[in-house]
Amino acid sequence: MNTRLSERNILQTADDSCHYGYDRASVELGIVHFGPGAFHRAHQAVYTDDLLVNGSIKWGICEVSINSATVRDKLLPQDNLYTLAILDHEVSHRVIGAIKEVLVAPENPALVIQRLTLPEIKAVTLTVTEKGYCLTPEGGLDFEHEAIVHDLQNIDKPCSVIGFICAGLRERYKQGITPFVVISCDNVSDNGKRLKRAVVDFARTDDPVFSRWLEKEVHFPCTMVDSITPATNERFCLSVEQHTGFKDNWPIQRESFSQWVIEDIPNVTLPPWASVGAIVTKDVSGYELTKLRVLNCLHSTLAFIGTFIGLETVEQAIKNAGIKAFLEKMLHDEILPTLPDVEGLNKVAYGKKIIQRFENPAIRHLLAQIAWDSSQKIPYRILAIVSDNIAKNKASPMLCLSLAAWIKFVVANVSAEQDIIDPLADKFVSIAKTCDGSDIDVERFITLEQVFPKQLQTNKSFIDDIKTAYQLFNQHRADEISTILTSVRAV
Ligand code: CS2
Repeated sequence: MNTRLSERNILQTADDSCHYGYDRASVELGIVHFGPGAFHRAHQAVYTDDLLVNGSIKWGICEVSINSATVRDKLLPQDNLYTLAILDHEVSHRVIGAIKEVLVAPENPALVIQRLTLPEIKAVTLTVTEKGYCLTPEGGLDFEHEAIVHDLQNIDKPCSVIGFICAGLRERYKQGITPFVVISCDNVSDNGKRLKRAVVDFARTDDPVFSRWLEKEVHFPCTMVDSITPATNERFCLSVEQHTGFKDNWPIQRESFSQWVIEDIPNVTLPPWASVGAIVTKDVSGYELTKLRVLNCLHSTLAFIGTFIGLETVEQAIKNAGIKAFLEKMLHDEILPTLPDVEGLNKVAYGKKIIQRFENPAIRHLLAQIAWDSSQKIPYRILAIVSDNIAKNKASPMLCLSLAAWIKFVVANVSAEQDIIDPLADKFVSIAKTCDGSDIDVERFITLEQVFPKQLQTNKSFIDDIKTAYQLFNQHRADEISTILTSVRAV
């Protein structure tokens, strides 16, 4: 039987390849991270681990789980170590030691605030997904959000990330401690600006003087993060154990490609992630927009259409010639023309590279993982492009097909009584239950104001394009769809 992954067992093994490569006992806390999910552990934690390996810092990470104790409970028996498997043309495994501790916020909110107040904390990073920002579709803080209502009445015992960041900064302000830099690493365009808006809106309601300090003194650089990270499952855990000889409760897998672009703000000192590959630049928005509109938009489209055809993984879906041709055409006709020029970034080559990354045979990335939570993703990765095209008097029939496939996906899952994983699940269920395959189904979905902005809800040709595509899905069998896809044309 293999041994448990742990500091002691690693130090005792003769095989150096599993050693994290530094003295963990001398690592101190330097970073707090909210949302220690797979993506963070495959991405930002690895950049920090690289810094620990090359000896340029001694800053470990205090992870904060906002809801569940699962990450803490799985990592604690293995001293917060975990294996990162890089699955690509070459496969490699390494143990990441950058996590010092995992706190579960609801168990002890005061301890989280205490950590946020420590002068040695230089940066607070976040991967809490789109829904963790508690924003309205217009971009301000949602004051009706249950967690925000709670936090404004209990500022010392918050439950939302926004409430915690404010509480930590408020303590630092009171005690005259230099604020930390707050770095959103979520797939949201203008993520730093949005986060700042949420935090400032919260602080202003609570204490206007503190909020003015916060607005002036605290920096929220925007970032773009990228690395394909499928969820961990039993099969993958076993394969890691076979490779490393250690039992790991929660190993992480990702492709070898990894990118982190961070906004360069004058006088803001970041942990030296740039020395291990992060790009620090004045123009993050170009990178961000390109990634969201190319990688994420294509990903969601693959997920919706691929699922309709009965496929399971990204690799299977991109191997379907009809889907691939459709994606390439959508990219060329409807997406690339909306992207700004970014110095050093060739948009066409970037698009090709993304398609190659989807073809990675070593990665089993489930389409369902991408398709869920779409009410939060669609506004950034699909609707923003449609709106830009409309502003140039251009229709987006292929993007509308993607939206129609999403509607089909939701309706099919509700009819099959599957669990609906989305913050709007209840709304989806009540809408989908009344759907009968007619155009009215589309109109019902368009009423979701948390997804569709007003100007799209009233745009007849946009809605008609979705209806046309929706009927394609209703009138054709799954095995006919990939040929039909090629008939959809931009105008
Ligand atoms: C995916 C992303 O699940 C999804 O919605 O599109 O998580 C994608 O894998 C990452 O953004 C890649 O960086």
